[in-house]
Amino acid sequence: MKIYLDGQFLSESDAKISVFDHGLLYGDGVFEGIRIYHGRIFRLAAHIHRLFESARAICMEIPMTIEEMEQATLDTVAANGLQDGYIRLVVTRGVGSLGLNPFQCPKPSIIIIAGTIKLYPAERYEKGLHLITCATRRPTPAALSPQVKSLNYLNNVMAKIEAIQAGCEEGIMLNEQGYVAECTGDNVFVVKNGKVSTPPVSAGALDGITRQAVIDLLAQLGIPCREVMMTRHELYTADECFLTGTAAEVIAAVQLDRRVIGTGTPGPVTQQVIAAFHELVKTDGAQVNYPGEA
Ligand code: PXG
Repeated sequence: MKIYLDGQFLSESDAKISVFDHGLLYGDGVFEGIRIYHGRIFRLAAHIHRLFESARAICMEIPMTIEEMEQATLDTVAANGLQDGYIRLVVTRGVGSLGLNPFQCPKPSIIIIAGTIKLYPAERYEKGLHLITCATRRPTPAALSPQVKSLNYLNNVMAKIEAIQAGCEEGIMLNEQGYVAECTGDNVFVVKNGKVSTPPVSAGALDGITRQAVIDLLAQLGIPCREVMMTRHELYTADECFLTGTAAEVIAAVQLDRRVIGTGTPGPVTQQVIAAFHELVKTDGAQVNYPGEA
């Protein structure tokens, strides 16, 4: 594997960062997870845009333009000859002192890893996930905006631990008011009487790129979709429930807190969305130019 680190391609064992990097010391930095399908990087521009917005929000200037970042991402995928896979883009605050002050870190480090990811077992894509409601709440936006994809994912990790220890693969996270926000690394949708709904980003959800792709697909399919505040009641009484995320893609959820959602199997609308998503990723995405290709 060739890893991009600050303008160079390095082997896995050579790609290292300092123990004084504030990305490590404080979780001070931002990231993106992006998928490659059939030699195309899905929604590359949207991911890079979100990365730069996350950086802006934490007062970090990425030492590269948006165009250069897109090109470096395409080059990393090409250098690894990956037709299908997962890209992790990381920008750390960089090396500094042992104090919190980010302004004493002269230069952020840029890391691009092109590999693979498997979030849930294959069987779950056929049968659907079992969820719990996590006691760990999403932080209030007044503490940290959920739109910042920061290197500090401990809130999500704590919720993931709860889900796994309860024997589930994923968990629903509520906001401080008790409204459904999202899952630990996915957005959530419900289907009721042929209509789809999802919590607004103002409920504390990340403005997910897969979420937006699914909202657009639903519009094309003529299936109504609204963004509404919801509690667990809407999930317990839904006909169907599914999750979206770059790593997760689109996946049904068939139980919440050991209660069966709908029929307990992936429903027709969910299956339609999954099929439409798999079609979309075949053509939608920035084409990678692999070495040796014209
Ligand atoms: N919510 C949160 C909190 C996320 O971190 C999503 C929703 C889905 O957004 P996209 O834009 O990907 O559709 C994410 C993205 C993992 C993992 O291993 C998840 C993400 C990133 C990296 C790893 O579960 N999440």
